[in-house]
Amino acid sequence: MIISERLKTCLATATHMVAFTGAGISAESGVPTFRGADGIWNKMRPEELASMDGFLRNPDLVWEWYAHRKRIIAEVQPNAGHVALARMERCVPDFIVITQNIDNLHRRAGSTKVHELHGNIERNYCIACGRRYSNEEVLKAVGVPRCAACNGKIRPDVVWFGEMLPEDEWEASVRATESASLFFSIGTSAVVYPAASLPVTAKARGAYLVEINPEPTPLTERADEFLQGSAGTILPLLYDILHDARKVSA
Ligand code: BV8
Ligand code: ZN
Repeated sequence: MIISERLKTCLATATHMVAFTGAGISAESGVPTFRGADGIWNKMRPEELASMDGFLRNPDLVWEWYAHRKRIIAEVQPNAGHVALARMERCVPDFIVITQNIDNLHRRAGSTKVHELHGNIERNYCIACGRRYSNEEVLKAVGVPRCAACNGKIRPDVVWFGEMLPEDEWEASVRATESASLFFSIGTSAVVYPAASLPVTAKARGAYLVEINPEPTPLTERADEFLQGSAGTILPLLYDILHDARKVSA
């Protein structure tokens, strides 16, 4: 893997960094991606499963899909890619993770500055009264879990297609993106908006844009550097360069 001198310098000196991640960083943990070879969307249309219309039209099917994903995510562990990012946070003054993932693996790996743009599958709430529920409570139900207070349908606390992103998470992510001097786009097909606009904004504001992915994406031609390969292999390499360079100067 060739790492450019420019990237080595950024790793050694940048004070503001962002790691923008998608499903690909969790693939090596065993969480299926959406659009890859075994992607979820190959079998079902996203709008049917990840939208309020879909949920209201077929709540049992949508809930069964989320219960299935909840059970997978409850069994998986963060991988070397997540751990490398958590370690980078401890070496860099301002290191922010902005994730589209709902699997909570960045926090479980030790990252503390994490913005979840699309929610978190470990949280649920009643669509009628907003009361919150844990996975433990909702996974006991057969079919669509109902609210203990008002009997309303309970849904996962994730952002569905056509829904706004959580405002505070989005605002904080834009601020971090605008002040980043090094911006990584990791394991994302970069097709879901407004999240996919962040790497473009970073580059427009002068950040050095580095993409990490086994295959090219619509972002690749705009990136300053494309590191082709898996996050679990490349991120630990980048951490070693960053850590060694800063250990010397520290
Ligand atoms: C909104 C949560 C409007 C639920 C998700 C037409 C044009 C442009 C935009 C639109 C359009 N029509 C509609 C829109 C808007 C829409 C959108 O962008 N649609 C796209 C698909 C066309 N966006 C929305 O609806 C958003 N809301 O816009 O609101 C609005 C505006 C004003 C007022 C009110 C409303 C909401 C989007 C959020 C949807 N929720 N998920 C759930 O997860 O169940 S999206 C879903 O896709 C996931 O969150 C996922 O994170 C996201 C992006 O996917 P990726 O993470 O990139 O994953 P993917 O599988 O695609 O790619 C994986 C990559 O990893 C691949 O490149 C692969 O090569 C790579 N990889 C594989 N292995 C590895 C690896 N990389 C590294 N290492 C490895 N080992
Ligand atoms: Zn309720």
